[in-house]
Amino acid sequence: MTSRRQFLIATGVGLAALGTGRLGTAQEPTAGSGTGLSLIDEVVPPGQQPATRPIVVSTWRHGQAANAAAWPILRAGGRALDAVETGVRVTEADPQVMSVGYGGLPDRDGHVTLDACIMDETGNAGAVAFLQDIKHPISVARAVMEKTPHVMLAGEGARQFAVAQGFPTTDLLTPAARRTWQDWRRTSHYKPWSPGSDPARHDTISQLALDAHGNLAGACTTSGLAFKMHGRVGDSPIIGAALFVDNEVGAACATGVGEEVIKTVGSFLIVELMRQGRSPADACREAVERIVHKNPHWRELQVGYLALDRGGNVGAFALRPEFQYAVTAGPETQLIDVAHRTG
Ligand code: SD4
Repeated sequence: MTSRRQFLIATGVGLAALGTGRLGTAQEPTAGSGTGLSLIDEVVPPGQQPATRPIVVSTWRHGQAANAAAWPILRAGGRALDAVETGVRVTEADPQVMSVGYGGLPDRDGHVTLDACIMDETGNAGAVAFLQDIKHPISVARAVMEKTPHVMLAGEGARQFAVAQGFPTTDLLTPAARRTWQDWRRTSHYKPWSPGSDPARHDTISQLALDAHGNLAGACTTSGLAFKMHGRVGDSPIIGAALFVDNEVGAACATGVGEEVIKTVGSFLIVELMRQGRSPADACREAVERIVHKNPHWRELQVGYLALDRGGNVGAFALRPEFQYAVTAGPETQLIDVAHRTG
């Protein structure tokens, strides 16, 4: 629709190896990112036929392992919802990822509290917020969606529901996370994000998938901002903020400082912009601009958006450098450096 639409094509092994020509960021990947990608304009009419070649995208470097778990389900003709649940469970279980699930950094009082949500192709959604002691909040979120009349359960009620559903309880605070928290307590200096800060502290996994039937789904799961106030809930369990899926249009997800994402209803905004004809990359850029417009301190924050439309086109944009996403549409997965706001 618009000349600002941009589309990445393979110039070398890049996307040809991926089996797709559908990646986009709002500007070219940073020089030296080694993606072998270049940009051309592309038009993606809203209401287009859904793609039938599956694709899965995830936030951050650890999205590669999540995609690797999701991909076999998609390749076999499985449901996008199953793919994203399976994918992000890998990250939830990985103690090396100190921003999601087991091994996640605790709040300021030393409690690991988890937020997650999931959304399917019919617009159904489930979420858990401020959940403790359960390793796989994404599966609890799915159980909320499928087994209750509600969308979100929080805190002790969510925990009781999980236990009643047969989820085992686990101490989620690993020795490494405890040590990092104890180090932090020496100063107790709290800043949600600052340029150059340890990326492990702000690496929520959000994953979006399109299956061979043309259906979309998404999942988002996190331990939230490290050393947050006890009881703080971020964007990650909030439908429309960290995740939104509309099978008629596309899906979007977020990572970063959740307060900014909640206040601008980022993922819903991106899907609505795509409905109006904006490309995924352009829509993500516009959602970032909303934050810049509203918050004069935006340079001290990070937010990254990732979107996938029903045609299988992917785009992303971030407030600050260092945001990456993983994309899998064939046997190989690529890690893409995402363009960011300058100035
Ligand atoms: C939050 N959005 O709790 C999450 C944190 C995050 O990458 O995404 N980090 O605000």
